[in-house]
Amino acid sequence: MLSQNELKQQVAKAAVEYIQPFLGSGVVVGVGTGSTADLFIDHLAGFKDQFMAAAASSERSAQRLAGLGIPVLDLNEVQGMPVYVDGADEINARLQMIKGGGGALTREKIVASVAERFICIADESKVVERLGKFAIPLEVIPMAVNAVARKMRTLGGDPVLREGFITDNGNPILDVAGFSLDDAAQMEAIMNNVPGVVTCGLFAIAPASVALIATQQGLRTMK
Ligand code: ABF
Repeated sequence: MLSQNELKQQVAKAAVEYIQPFLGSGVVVGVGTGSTADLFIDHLAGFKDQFMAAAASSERSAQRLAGLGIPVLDLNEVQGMPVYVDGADEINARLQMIKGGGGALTREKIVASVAERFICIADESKVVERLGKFAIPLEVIPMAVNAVARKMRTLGGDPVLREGFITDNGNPILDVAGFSLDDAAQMEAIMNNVPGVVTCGLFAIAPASVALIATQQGLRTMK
């Protein structure tokens, strides 16, 4: 039986193979955040002569990329990217995700929005029938924490302030548990509309384009 880390290794390697046809001399690769994304970065470094640079969704990933000799561009310098590769905390059959367990959700959503394709990489423990068992992270403007928390309670959620954590953008995170989502896109729209919410960790309105899932039986591709 493969460990979770071995499964993550497997899918990280598969992701580098998957994006190879999209690489080229002027290409910028969008790179996500998290332990699976870290392993992807490590494998990507072996192919750094095949693309121009990366755009990263966190300071952490930017540092790892730069440390491996991959140039990192500010997103304002990037016109577009063929692929964005990132992990997820949960993903359903429609390729809708909950992300932000690592706290990088805002930059993840921004970088993903500039890419033509979102390639989700995960081990099979992340695949769910319904999103919501994993608490939905909300990046919130500091003065709005209590107002947003009250609003989440009226929606039936159970918000908890993530202790001792501030995002790369200088904001706190509320983790909202208690939902089992039939319509994740609708909930994302509702959460996006609450004043003070910077970003909601539901990636349902714009789901992944493809998911590469490492399982004990081998690699599974979900489209
Ligand atoms: C990021 O890293 C997230 O949005 C998610 O929170 C996390 C995935 O976790 P890991 O790859 O560490 O299992 O992609």
